[in-house]
Formats: sequence, C-alpha cells, structure tokens
Amino acid sequence: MKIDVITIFPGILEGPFKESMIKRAVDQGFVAINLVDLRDYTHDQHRQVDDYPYGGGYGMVLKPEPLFEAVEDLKKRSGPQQSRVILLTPQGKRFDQQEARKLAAEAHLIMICGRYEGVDERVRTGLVDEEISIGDFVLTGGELGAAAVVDAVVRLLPGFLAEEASADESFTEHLLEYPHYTRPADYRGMEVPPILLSGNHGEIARWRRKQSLKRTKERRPDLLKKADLSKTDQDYLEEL
Ligand code: 9D3
Repeated sequence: MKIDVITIFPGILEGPFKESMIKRAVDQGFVAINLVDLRDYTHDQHRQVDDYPYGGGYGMVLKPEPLFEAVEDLKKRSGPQQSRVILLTPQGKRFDQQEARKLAAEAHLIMICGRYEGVDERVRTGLVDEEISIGDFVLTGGELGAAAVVDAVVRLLPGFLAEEASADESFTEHLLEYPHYTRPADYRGMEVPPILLSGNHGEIARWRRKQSLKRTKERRPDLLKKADLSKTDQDYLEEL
C-alpha cells in the first residue's frame, strides 16, 4: 500500500510515522508513507497555498490549483493502480473501524489535510472521493486526523498484525476490553483477581467475557446493539 499525505505542515506528521508500529510496517515494506508539502506545488515566489474567501468573511481558504496539481502528480506517479482521495475535514463522515477496514483494502490513498477555514469547494466536488472527520471536536487542521487514520489503517494491513490478535479482535469487536493485570500479584494491597492466577483457562475466558460485557454496558451501552452476543452473554447482561 502507498499513502501520500498532502499538508502544509509536514513536520507535524514526521514524528508519528517514524516511531513504533508504523515505523515497523514501513521498514518491513507493508506500506510506503510519503509526506507531501503542498507548497511544492505552487508556482509563485511566495509559495501561496491559501487566499481570501470570495464574498468576504473571516479566515483563509486553501486554493484549488496546488491541490489539483499535487493530486494529479501523485496519481500519475503511482501508475495504473486506483487511487482514493480523502479529505480530512470536520464536515466529513465520522471515522470508525469499518471505514478503517475499507481503506486498508485500497492500493493507494491520497490524504489531504484541511487547514484554515477550509478548502475551495471545487476541491471537494472535483478532486476528493471521500471526506472524513475523526470525531466531534475541533482541531486546528487535518494533520492529526490523518495520523489517526493512517495508524488505524496500517495496523490492519494483511500480515502486519499477528494472526491471533486479529482473530481475537473479530470476536470482541463492539465490546470494550476486559481488565488486564501483570505482576506483582499484590501491589500496595491491590490484588489481582484470584481467578487469573488459577490456571483454569475456561474459567478465565468466561470471567473475561463477563468483564467485557459489564464494562461495555456501563460505559458504552450504544455498542451492545452492534455486538455479536450469545444467549449466555444476553443472560448475563440481563442479570446485571
Ligand atoms: C473555526 C473554524 N470552523 C468554523 C465553524 C471550521 C473548522 C475548519 C477547520 C474547524 C476546524 C478545522 C480544522 N480541522 C480539521 O481540519 C479536521 C478535523 C477536526 O477539526 N475535527 C475532527 N476531525 C477532523 S479531520 C480534519
């Protein structure tokens, strides 16, 4: 997979992609992540990427020409494979795991990070395939949105995550995690639940499932509607 991220602040994204899991995915060749400075696609002396809004009003708008030229150039460079162009914007569809799975199946993503008051409308209508928001809060630009989306997508690339981890994930999807413990068994009087020390793997699995269900009901009851629940699961939720 190839991911191009178009931004006027490539520095914001240099850190996130050069650490930990994403670095490993890049080093192992699962993905190539390319930070593209939008100013490299300007032609004027001031490398101007934004301008005043027609009709007046507050703030600046990203100009269409550098964005069109950048996307056209990146598509040409990536060759015959299909490219999906994504604009990170507060007006986009809320990003979720289902969307991450869809994007992980693409060969080439071009992500455009919005800034200022927004982008010229012709970019949305004539260049962008899909608009994504990462949630209902206000960021200063799309860069951290792009970082979140890239992170969620790259960990899903085939072969990257351990098989057992992804199998586990499909089983527990739409449920919150059970509590985790490691040594010591007693830390300042806070003890690990004895069941986890019992060695009884059947009992442990049942306890963990119940904890997941309980936690989800308490904190994210909205998720339970989507979860794949057995009769035993449903009986336990009734009991709570
Ligand atoms: C103060 C400007 N706002 C007027 C109502 C609109 C606005 C434009 C651009 C608000 C924020 C931004 C910058 N944010 C993003 O580009 C962004 C974002 C976000 O703010 N929240 C969640 N997801 C995303 S993805 C891109």
